Amino acid sequence: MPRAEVTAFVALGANLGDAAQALRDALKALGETPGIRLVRASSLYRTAPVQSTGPDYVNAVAEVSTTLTAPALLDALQAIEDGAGRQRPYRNAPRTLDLDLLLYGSARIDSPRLTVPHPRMWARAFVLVPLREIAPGLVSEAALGAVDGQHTSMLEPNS
Ligand code: A4P
Ligand code: MG
Repeated sequence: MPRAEVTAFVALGANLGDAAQALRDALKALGETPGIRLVRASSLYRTAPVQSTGPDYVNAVAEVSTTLTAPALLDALQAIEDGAGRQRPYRNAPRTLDLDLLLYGSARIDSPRLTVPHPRMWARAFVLVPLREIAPGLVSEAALGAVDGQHTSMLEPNS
């Protein structure tokens, strides 16, 4: 029997090289991955680094529908990161592409390689602003208010 589809949300971020193009390419790669259907993508946002250094980031959030398990979805996200030349010199280092799994259905996962919901998502405007754009029911006005001071501006509207 085929596995049921699960709705998941993926955060995309980059701040090295042509970050906007890296995100466009990653969205395309997501939609072309077997077992993943791209449902919608937010606009691209320019955001100031949070607990990180280097140039401004470009961030976005995508809703996908997937038949993959959560660990298999993480494998797919990491394969797309690797394909974009991602290196991991140290935690929160500037990066060509970062794909984080924010939500996987209503699952709560706490394994050594995967924590879902993403433990830092509610502290980050660069996640909450694009997430609210595509899933307004998930992010309240109060949640947005809590990350008010973090600079986030629209770079390229979703077409
Ligand atoms: N991992 C555990 N849970 C998850 C999950 N839900 N999604 C593990 C993805 N990965 C998860 O990730 C390290 C390990 O986390 C993975 O091997 C996986 O097994 P990583 O991507 O290699 O390293 P990282 O990106 O340095 O760590 P992490 O935890 O993704 O960093 P953060 O906390 O997400 O912060 N500022 C702006 N403006 N925009 C940004 O996008 N990003 C960061 C990264 C900091 N500041 C930023 C931005
Ligand atoms: Mg990451």
